[in-house]
Amino acid sequence: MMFLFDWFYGILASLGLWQKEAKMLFLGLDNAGKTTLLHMLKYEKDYHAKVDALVYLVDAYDKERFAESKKELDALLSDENLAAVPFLILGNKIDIPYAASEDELRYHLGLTGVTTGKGKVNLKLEVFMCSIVGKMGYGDGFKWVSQYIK
Ligand SMILES: Nc1nc2c(ncn2[C@@H]2O[C@H](COP(=O)(O)OP(=O)(O)O)[C@@H](O)[C@H]2O)c(=O)[nH]1
Ligand SMILES: [Mg+2]
Repeated sequence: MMFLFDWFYGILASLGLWQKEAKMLFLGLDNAGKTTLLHMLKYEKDYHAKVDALVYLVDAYDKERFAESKKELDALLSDENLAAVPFLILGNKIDIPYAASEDELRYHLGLTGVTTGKGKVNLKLEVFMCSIVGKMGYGDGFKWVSQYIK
C-alpha cells in the first residue's frame, strides 16, 4: 500500500511551540488526517534538512489499517536518522463513535508500555488521542513534544 506523507517545516504559533523554530515531519497513512492538521496549524514554510520532531498520525477509527500503520511506524522507529527524534503519535478521529481507545491503539501499534518516562525504553515517544476536526487532544501532544525542541 502506498505510504503517503506530508512535510511540515515552520514556526508553530501556538500549542506550546511559541517562538520555537520547529521543523516537524508529519507522517501517517493516507487519510489519517495530516493535511487537515496542517491546515489547522498556522505555519510558515522554509526548507531545512534537520527534523526536530516527527508527528505520526493514525486514523483511530480505521482499525483495518492498524497493521499497515504499525509496519510504517516500525520502519520509522528503526530508522537511524530518526533515532534522536521525538515521536508524537496522534490517534486521530476520536470524535467518531467506536474509534479505538488509547489502549487499543497502543496495543495494535505495539506501543503498550512504550512511552517516555515510564522507564521501559529510552525513547522519546508518546501517544495522544485527538480529534483534529473537533480541535481537541493534539494541543496536549504538541505541548509534550515542545519540551524536546529548543
Ligand atoms: N471525523 C474526523 N475526520 C477527520 C479528522 N481529521 C481528518 N478527518 C478527515 O479524514 C479525511 C482525510 O484527512 P486528510 O487530512 O486529507 O488526510 P491525509 O491523507 O493524512 O492528509 C478527510 O476527509 C478529513 O476531513 C477528525 O479529527 N475527525
Ligand atoms: Mg494529505
